Amino acid sequence: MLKKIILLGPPGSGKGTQAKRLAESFGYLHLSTGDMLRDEVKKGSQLGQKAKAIMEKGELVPDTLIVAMIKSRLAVDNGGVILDGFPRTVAQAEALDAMLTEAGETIDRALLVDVSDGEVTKRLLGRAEIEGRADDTPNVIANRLNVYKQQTEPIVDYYSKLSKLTRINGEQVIEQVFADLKAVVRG
Ligand code: B4P
Repeated sequence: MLKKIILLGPPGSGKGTQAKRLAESFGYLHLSTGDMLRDEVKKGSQLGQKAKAIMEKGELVPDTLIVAMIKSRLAVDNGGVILDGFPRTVAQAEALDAMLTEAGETIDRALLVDVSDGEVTKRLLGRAEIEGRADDTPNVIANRLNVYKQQTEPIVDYYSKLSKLTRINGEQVIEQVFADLKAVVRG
């Protein structure tokens, strides 16, 4: 069974949807930097106040803030963990490697949920109608896709070079994407 898992993919690819299910199914910890940041914004903490405007524009919150935030939650032990939305830059991936190496651990697999630009845009606009998230407007969605390509896609290469990358077809019904991901995590 694989234990240290990263879910990668563009905004709206279904990382959050699938990470929650995988964590429940395997009894793993689910760490979503997006959820953590939205919590900080809701609490009005210092971090939340800094993150709010950045998230509303669809930009990335600075690496130093993200790494400090995740470090305090990533209790590194032998248990399984699903990382959802982190890392999102090569600097974050390197910081994660350093944190795990210090604890004698390593990432087992990065799972890329592959979905086209057209499909993610359609999904996020659909979510906007249901949840009304401030960053699900057409302009911000376009910017988030752009930011993904510029800043996050390079980590696909990073894990591919380490032979740790598996691509999953994210344009299937939720149950089928889940089944494909579970099969990989089972090892
Ligand atoms: P996140 O919260 O990570 O949000 P996301 O990428 O938009 O969503 P996700 O891919 O999880 O999609 P979901 O399952 O909800 O990030 C938000 C913001 O926080 C970022 O833009 C950034 O500003 C900041 N941030 C977070 N982490 C950061 C980091 N590490 N560094 C810097 N900044 C960071 O699915 C979307 C929709 O599709 C849902 O409505 C769902 O129901 C639907 N869906 C899912 N799977 C489907 C399927 N198979 N078929 C049809 N619909 C599906």
